[in-house]
Amino acid sequence: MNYQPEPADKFSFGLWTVGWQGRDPFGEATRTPLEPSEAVRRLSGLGAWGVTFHDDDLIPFGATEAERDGCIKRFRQALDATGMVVPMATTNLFGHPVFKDGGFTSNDRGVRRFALRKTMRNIDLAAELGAQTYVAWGGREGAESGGAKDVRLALDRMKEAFDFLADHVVEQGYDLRFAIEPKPNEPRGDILLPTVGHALAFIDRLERPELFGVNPEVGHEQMAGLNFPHGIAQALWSGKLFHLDLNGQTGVKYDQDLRFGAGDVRSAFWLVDLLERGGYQGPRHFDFKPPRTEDYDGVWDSAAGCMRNYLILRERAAAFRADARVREALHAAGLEELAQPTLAEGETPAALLADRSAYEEFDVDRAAARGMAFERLDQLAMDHLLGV
Ligand code: 3MF
Ligand code: MG
Ligand code: MG
Repeated sequence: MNYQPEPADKFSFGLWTVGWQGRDPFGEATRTPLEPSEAVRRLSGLGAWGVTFHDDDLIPFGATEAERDGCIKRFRQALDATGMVVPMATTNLFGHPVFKDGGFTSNDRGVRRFALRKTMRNIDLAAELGAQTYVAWGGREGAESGGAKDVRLALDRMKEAFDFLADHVVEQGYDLRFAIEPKPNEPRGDILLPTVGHALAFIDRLERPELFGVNPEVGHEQMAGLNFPHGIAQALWSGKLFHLDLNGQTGVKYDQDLRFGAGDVRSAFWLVDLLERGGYQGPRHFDFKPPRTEDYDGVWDSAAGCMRNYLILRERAAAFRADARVREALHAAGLEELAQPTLAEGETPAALLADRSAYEEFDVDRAAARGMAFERLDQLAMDHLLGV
């Protein structure tokens, strides 16, 4: 296998990923700016299929109409020349100081109205460029202290914003759905909708829940110590995995945004296994930061590494599933039995109560003594993951 990405693999990258100049809370930029059209050309050359953007990645905040048109034109030319698509777009409601207390949930009503207008404007551009997913990451929606934010009111305002934006999309007839991206903290001390579970519960309270799903990010869930494939499985189970952000993270610490496959490689293996078997058809989108130690050669190596690691893991997961020993281990571990409903079809509470084998005669000691054989199964996965 040469692990050469193809457009059919649906690999996409945010402009802000390869375009990150390496500015962090402790140091200045280590790289020069990257023209969006150049990013499109280079990513296409590496075998990527799509590119995504925040409004401000493409059009600098405060640009004039003429400057804006020029930015969009250059971007379109690069898309046309390479055949790259724009599957997703999003709004930057976190960079400018005006959003220091949030966009949709700022205590300042004027800022909230400005945030809605900024988002509507970029939704229109996203639809024009053919995007089908509009991501919303509320990085500044949160607080550092308890009295600063009435969270219940802030959730009212968040709902108000999303209901309004969904109306806009429907009125305009756009073929666009929203994907909410959870994150527990950073840049705010605590961010609203911190995990996939919080976001899924929030979506149920919206007026048009069918237009909303989630955009989970590997590192964001892992920053909260959570199992990412479990979150993805629940999103798939709920029909809400509209998009996702792939990257790497090593445990509960600051948001590392390592290239995909770096960080928790076992979790990455199970994630790819799940995505490939679970019916997810959407983009394999990378939201990572090439470390600031790298020059542009390192940036492209890092981007290529994201795709290469995905393809390696895809191959390893497929080999795991195809292995006869694995099938036998899965059987021994009771996986087929989990697929079987606990109750017989139409079985009523009275019928279960009448089934003496379920309780009175159930051999508790035997069931308690049974080994689940998970270790053998997991070691087979390790062998495949490690290429043994
Ligand atoms: C921050 C993020 C964000 C979002 C982006 C897209 C800047 O940790 O992950 O990247 O992914 O805003 O919605
Ligand atoms: Mg992130
Ligand atoms: Mg992200």
